[in-house]
Amino acid sequence: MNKDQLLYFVTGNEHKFSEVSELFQQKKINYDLIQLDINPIEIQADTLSEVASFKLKSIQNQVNGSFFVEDAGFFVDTPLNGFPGVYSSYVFKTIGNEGILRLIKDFGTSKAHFVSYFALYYTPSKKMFLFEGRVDGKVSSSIKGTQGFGYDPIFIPDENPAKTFAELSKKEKNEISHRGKALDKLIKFLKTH
Ligand code: ITT
Repeated sequence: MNKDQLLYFVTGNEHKFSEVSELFQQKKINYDLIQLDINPIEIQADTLSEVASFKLKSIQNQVNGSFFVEDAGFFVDTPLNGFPGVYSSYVFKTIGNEGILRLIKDFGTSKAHFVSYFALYYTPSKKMFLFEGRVDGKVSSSIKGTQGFGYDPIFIPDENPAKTFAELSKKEKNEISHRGKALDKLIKFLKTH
């Protein structure tokens, strides 16, 4: 692998970019990661992998070099049967964490997970590759913590059941998160291709 190759992460979300760059630095990967805030097309589909793949293809002609996008979602399995899932962004903007807590307040237990899909367009092989990560846990009974973003203050991961994602440092979240796990796979790919 050549040193100082450029790799673009197309996202408008600064928090995502900062989590991803932290992991890139930690794993000592020989790429310069650059944030590109252009607007890919986000389709409404049933799965995040379809959304991520379409997002990638919609901007393929606009980026000169290898690049990736990510699509993530928050799924409340019990009692909301996976809602908000592919609607995570819209639901966060409309009812937010308070709204989710209100929806589930009469249920004693909850189960939830995050999923992340990275879609990479890799110029040496001119192909697209997908990497998935998932973290399981539950919904907190109240909003806790100030770090992270989105649904982090109401998600308690099974791997660290005393804290919400928003009470963890970026490094601690990356070690167990959906994004951290998917990114590990992407980084392994880059190191071996
Ligand atoms: P892009 O520009 O990369 O598309 P986005 O903010 O639109 O950024 P997504 O569509 O992938 O991101 O994510 C949908 C929503 O899910 C996002 O707006 C957050 O509210 C939530 N979300 C995603 N990852 C999260 C995480 O790690 N922690 C908490 N909430 C998260």
